[in-house]
Amino acid sequence: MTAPSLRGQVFLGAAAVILLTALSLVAVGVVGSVVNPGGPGFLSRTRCVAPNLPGPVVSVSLTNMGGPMMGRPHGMMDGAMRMTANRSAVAHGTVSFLVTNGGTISHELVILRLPDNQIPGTRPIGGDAKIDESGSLGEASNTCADGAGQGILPGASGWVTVTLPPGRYELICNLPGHYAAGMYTQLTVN
Ligand SMILES: [Cu+2]
Repeated sequence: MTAPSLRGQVFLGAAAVILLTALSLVAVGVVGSVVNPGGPGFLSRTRCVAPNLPGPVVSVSLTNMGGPMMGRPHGMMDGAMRMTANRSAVAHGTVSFLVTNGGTISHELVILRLPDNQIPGTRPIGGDAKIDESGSLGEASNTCADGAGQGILPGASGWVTVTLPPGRYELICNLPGHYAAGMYTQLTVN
């Protein structure tokens, strides 16, 4: 009877296949959402781990209530989107932003100077439902990565490191309609 040892080998083989399959699924889950940031993917929420970021780190949270996924085509305009930072002031020089999207749709962070006497949230909105972001000092709009991309997916983070002189800044999300819906906050650089 060779059956016991044969069975053992078959069992070990099957276990190895299952383990390898599980590992490849994990790899596909992590890489797939980055390779195809705009696609539906099979993971509804993407998670990622940021590297150690230089300088003081401003943690920014992006959220929205409802929105298109709740069956309201114009939900993005209903004023229920928020951008909050864990600090309102930071020392000048190298500053990093770690931006986490806790909402149900993609968002981003764009860093703009806030001119003297201008109130956050009052920039003129163009015909494309966006504001003029020329002169941006940097942005975090990449899923699980640094810098500019196609938006940070729900549940995921993006990050960026910039050099900021002293002054007032407005942090905004400039996806169409999001600034008007409330996605802005002020940061003072001392
Ligand atoms: Cu947004």
